[in-house]
Amino acid sequence: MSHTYDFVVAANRLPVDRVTGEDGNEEWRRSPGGLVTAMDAVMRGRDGAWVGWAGDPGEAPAPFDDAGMHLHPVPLSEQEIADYYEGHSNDTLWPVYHDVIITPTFKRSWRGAYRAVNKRFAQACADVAAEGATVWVHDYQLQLVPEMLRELRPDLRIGWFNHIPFPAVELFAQLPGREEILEGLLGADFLGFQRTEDAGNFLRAVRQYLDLDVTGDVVDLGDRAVRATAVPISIDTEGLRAVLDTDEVQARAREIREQLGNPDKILLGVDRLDYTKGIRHRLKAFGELLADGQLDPTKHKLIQVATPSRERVKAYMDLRDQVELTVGRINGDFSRIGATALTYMHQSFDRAEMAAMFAAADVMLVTPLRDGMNLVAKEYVTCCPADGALVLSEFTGAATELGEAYMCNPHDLTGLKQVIMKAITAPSDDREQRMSALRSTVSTATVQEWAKHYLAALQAAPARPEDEVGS
Ligand code: ADQ
Repeated sequence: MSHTYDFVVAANRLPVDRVTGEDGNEEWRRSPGGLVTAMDAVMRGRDGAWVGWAGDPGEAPAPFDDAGMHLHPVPLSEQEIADYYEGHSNDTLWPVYHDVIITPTFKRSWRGAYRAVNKRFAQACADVAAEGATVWVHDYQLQLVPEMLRELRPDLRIGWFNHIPFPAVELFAQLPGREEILEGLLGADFLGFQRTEDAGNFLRAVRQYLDLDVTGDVVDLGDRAVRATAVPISIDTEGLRAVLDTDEVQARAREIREQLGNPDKILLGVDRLDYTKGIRHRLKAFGELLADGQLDPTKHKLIQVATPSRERVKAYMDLRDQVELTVGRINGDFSRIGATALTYMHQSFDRAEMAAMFAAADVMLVTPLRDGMNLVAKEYVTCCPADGALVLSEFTGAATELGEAYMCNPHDLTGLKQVIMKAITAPSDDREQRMSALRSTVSTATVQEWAKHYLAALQAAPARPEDEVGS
């Protein structure tokens, strides 16, 4: 029998990308995300495996060891990428879970593919997990895995974490197959959410559609119980600070200011190009502030980084067109030769360049219409000047913890403009006081603490009756 593992992570993607090295050979490079860093801390000293898609269609590469863990690729065909990933995950579940900002697409064939891929993930977890192992399943792409896995392997301790919001029952109600999703999740022992409100929405849906008893945050299934509660994710504060504190990044931050002509204020937006992030609302507010004369294009510069994302999904293509049209209009109206009002970049950057941008920015604009957490807000707090100002949407998970930010409702354009002006014009001691409070929150609640806290809650989740009898 092949080797099995005591700790297994299952996520849509493996934590590595296949790249072509300088010598022309293909190699695996660790992806930079926070989840990978968090798992580093928990994988250390454990016998750990990661189950996920390797990123290319067709046959999966053979399992291999890399980045200090066993990597177990799950194959996805071209059709499954279209139906399970781009379709059901990103064009049905994503909009429903983000307040139906755009109209979700419901397709029966997508649901079939979602079920089939979830089954494959469950089987892969069952194959690599040792007797009594802990399996941590991630996110909305894999909501059926907990139940499917429990059926295959009742001996496992199973957790699931939702990186995105869980919608209000009135919106969740629209989802064809809503009972199947709830039952899928209840296969876990413990369910983690970004906010107490998200866990509450899930528990209300369980009560309403499965007619189960819920006491506090525990669902009673008769033969066992499932706990659903908030465990807010964070960032690798220390790792990011180490990048920030290099001479190169400090020099680069100064260079960015110079390249923009040493303006009075640099405003910054950093998001995946996603309709949930409120990029259009933010640009409209900036454009109006320039038109009103409240901002001066020679003194106030906006950098907007929009990371390419889900480029084969129609809603994302449309958003890109709208954003780029607005950027063009603003620059057409307000730029001068050698002085662009708005610098727009549809590109990915390494962590050093991101840290330098955060360090150069006086005001960070985080204005999503809905966001599970928003790590960019926490990254800015970690890297910004001592009197940096964070404008933060109430509709982010981060708003729960980062109450000292300049809070905004991005749907209220007049209000959003006022909050941006408040952040720009506030006395420096007001900005410093707020930022120092924000920093102390972000420096203690790190992604490593999040993972530890999650796993402790998973182990402590209500035991199965036979465990109690046996012990
Ligand atoms: P995302 O929607 O991707 O994550 P976010 O939390 O902001 O949103 O994380 C994005 C990450 O990508 C940040 O670490 C950011 O620095 C990085 N990034 C963004 N643009 C980049 C660029 N151009 N180049 C390089 N890096 C870039 C989902 C949920 C969130 C939740 C996270 C974690 O939607 O709500 O906070 O998962 O749970």
